Amino acid sequence: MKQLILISSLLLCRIIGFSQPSNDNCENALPVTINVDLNCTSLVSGTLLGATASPQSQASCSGSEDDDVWFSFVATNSTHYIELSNIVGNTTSIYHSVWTGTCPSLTLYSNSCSYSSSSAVHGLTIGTTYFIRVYSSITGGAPNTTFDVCIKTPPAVSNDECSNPVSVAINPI
Ligand SMILES: [Ca+2]
Ligand SMILES: [Ca+2]
Repeated sequence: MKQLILISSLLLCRIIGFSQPSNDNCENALPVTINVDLNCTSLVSGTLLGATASPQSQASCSGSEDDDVWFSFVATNSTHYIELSNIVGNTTSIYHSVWTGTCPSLTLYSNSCSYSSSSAVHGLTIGTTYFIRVYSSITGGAPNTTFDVCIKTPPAVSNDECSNPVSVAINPI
């Protein structure tokens, strides 16, 4: 009986206190379904509780990437907006960045270090998988922060290419 209690206690400790998020490393990044518009109809919840440093550089952006977790998305547009919302926990200062490549050999996507809860990513290749790295700005501190990740798509512009110009009427003088 004592053994059973001990084993149960250890198991509970592991579940409550020491388990890492499933997406602690980019290999198990949580896929995020992209919203076709500017609404966050689809979103994925994340947590930093128990997150540990990943093999990727911890000096790629400002803040301390010592407690990062990973999400992924397949671009459906050349521009997407990333939004972190419902940020709750002992620190609400969380940063994010976008990465490309194949885990664990990822490269930081240019100009993607974001120090606010939302960012715009331009020049994406449709059909390519990108990774979002989310972490707290603080070093250590065992953040227990939870948040939602939403990826949005700006509306299409009909005259994006010169082959579809918008006619402009000329006013008579
Ligand atoms: Ca990690
Ligand atoms: Ca941190």
